[in-house]
Amino acid sequence: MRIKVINPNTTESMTWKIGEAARAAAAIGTKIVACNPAGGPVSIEGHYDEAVSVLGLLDEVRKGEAEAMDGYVVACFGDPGLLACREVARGPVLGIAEAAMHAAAFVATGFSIVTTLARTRVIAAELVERYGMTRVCRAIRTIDLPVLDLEREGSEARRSVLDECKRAVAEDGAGAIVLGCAGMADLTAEVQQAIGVPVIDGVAAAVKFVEALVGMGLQTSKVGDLAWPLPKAYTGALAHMAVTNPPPCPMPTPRGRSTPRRSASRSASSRPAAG
Ligand code: 5HY
Repeated sequence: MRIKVINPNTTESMTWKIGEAARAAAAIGTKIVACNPAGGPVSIEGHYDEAVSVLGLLDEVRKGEAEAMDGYVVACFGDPGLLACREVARGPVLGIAEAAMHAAAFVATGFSIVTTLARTRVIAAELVERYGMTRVCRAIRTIDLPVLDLEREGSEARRSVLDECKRAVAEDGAGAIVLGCAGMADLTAEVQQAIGVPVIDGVAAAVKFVEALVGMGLQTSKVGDLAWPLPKAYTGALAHMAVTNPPPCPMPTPRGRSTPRRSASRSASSRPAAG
């Protein structure tokens, strides 16, 4: 199985870190291709950064289709352009915020998010609502440091993340922590060790969920709003973004269900004898 993990910002040291976290989580036999677009913001810290980053992100997904990738991870906590990516992908596409929140909700009845700048809190709050997590998300906390401080040797960022996670457990009653930036992926084990509750890195969670979905033989639905974009011309510098001939996308047979279930007699024969 081949999973393309896309860092929508253009900071290669962060892409490398994201790739390492993805490979550490991936099952044997899963090949991780970590990349970032050639052009775009060096970090994503607001709506404008997100909007501009989506073009490069979509380009990487479309290249992934030509490279026959089985699935994708959008490795930015704002899950920028997630639905647009799903429109141009056959395989499953997961955002790290979506994946991390669902993983947290599987292991705790309440979690807190620790993210970077206060101005990105509203983006996380919208995702909490969109993913139906308002009842489970206890708080969205920020360390008020720029994203790229997580890349800078000697910066306060790592310490601030740890302290904020400790406060979240003490003050929010959070039973789990969601790390609110792909650039925090390498802090997961250290923070979990220090605070004693599950700490979820969305990169790892998204890789595992994509593996599970592909393993079940599931692909992105091509009926309705996630169907291929309608073929039309795009003009000017964006002419290359036009989706001209979407490939046919027959639904695969669900894995493990290739042969129609045999009659009850089989299940009767395989069911252990009562009493
Ligand atoms: C991220 N920005 O995961 C988000 C984090 C944030 O460049 N990678 C970024 O603060 O929104």
